[in-house]
Amino acid sequence: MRNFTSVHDIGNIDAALKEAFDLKKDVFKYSDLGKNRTLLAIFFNSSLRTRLSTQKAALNLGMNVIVLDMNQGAWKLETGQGVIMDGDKPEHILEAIPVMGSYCDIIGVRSFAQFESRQDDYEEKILNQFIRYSGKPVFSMEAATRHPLQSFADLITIEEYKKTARPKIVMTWAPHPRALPQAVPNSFAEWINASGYEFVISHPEGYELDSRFVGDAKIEYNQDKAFEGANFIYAKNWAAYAEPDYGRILSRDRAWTVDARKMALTDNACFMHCLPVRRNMIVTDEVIESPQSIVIPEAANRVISAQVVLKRLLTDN
Ligand code: AN0
Ligand code: CP
Repeated sequence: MRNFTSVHDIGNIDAALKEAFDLKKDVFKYSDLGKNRTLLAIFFNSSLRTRLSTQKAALNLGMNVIVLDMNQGAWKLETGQGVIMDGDKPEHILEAIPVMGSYCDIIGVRSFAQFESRQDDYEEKILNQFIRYSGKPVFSMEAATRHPLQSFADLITIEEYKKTARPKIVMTWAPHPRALPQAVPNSFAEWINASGYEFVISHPEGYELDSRFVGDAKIEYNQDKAFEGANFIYAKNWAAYAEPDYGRILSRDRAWTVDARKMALTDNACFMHCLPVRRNMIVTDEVIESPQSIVIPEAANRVISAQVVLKRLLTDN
C-alpha cells in the first residue's frame, strides 16, 4: 500500500479485519517496526479522536510523531495555481508540501470539504497535492469526500458486536445546526457496501448522496420504516450533495433525531456515531447513554484501524 485514502487501498476486507483483530490482541507486537521513522500528522481542521488515536497507533509501532495544526502557528497557505500572492497568505502549498515531506517518512492529512466548489471538493484537490508533491506515503485523516480510518474502525466494531452473519445496517441522516461534509457517510457507505451486509440509507428528500458511494444500498425516505428490524443504527448529519444546494442545510427537523421510540422499532440495534455528536439534535441523551450505544468502543477502535494502516505503510514503503 503506497497511500491510504479509501476502501480501495485496503484490498481484501476480511484480511484487513483479521489483521485488525490480531493487532488488537497485542498492540505492541510490532513495536520495532517504526523505529527511527517519523509520522507527520497535519491538521487543517479540528480533531480529538483522529489526533489522539493516530498518534497512539504510531507510538504502538515505535514511530516518532510530529503534529502540525495548520491554523495555529503555521503560515496561511495559498492553494490556488497562478495566484498573485499579494493577499494574506504568505506561503504556497506547492513549497509547503515538499518541505513537510522532507521532515518525515509518512504523512497523515486532515482537510475537510470547503463547500466552495463541489468539483474541487470531490476531486480531493488538497489530499491529491500531498500525494503528488510530498514524495512520501500519504494517508487520509478525513479528507473532502471520505474518512476511511473512521469507516474501517466502524466495520471492526460491527464485526465485534454483530449477532448474525449478515446484519441489517441502517445509516440515518439526523439534524445538526451547522453544514457538515459528506465524508463520513460517503465513506461508511463505501465500506459497508464492500462488506456485503444488508444496507439501508435513510434521509429526507434532497439529501441524496453521490451515487458512486451509495452503490446498491436501499434508500428509504421513511425513517421509521428504515429502522424496522435493524441490527445497527449509524447516525450522521450531512449537508446537501445535489446541486444547486451543495453544502447547504435543507432541514433541521428534529423529527429525525434518533430517540428511544425509534430504537424500539429495531431488532435491539446497537447505536453508532463517529463522534463528536450533538446530543438531542442527532440522538437523545437516553439513547446515547443506553446499553445499546457503542460509541465509546467504536472510538477506541480508531487506534486499531490507524495501526493496521500505519503498519502496512511502514512495511510496504
Ligand atoms: C466532522 C464531519 O462531520 O465531517 C468530523 C466528524 C468526524 N464533524 C464536525 O465537524 C462536527
Ligand atoms: N470521529 C472523528 O474523526 O473525530 P475527530 O474529528 O475528533 O477526530
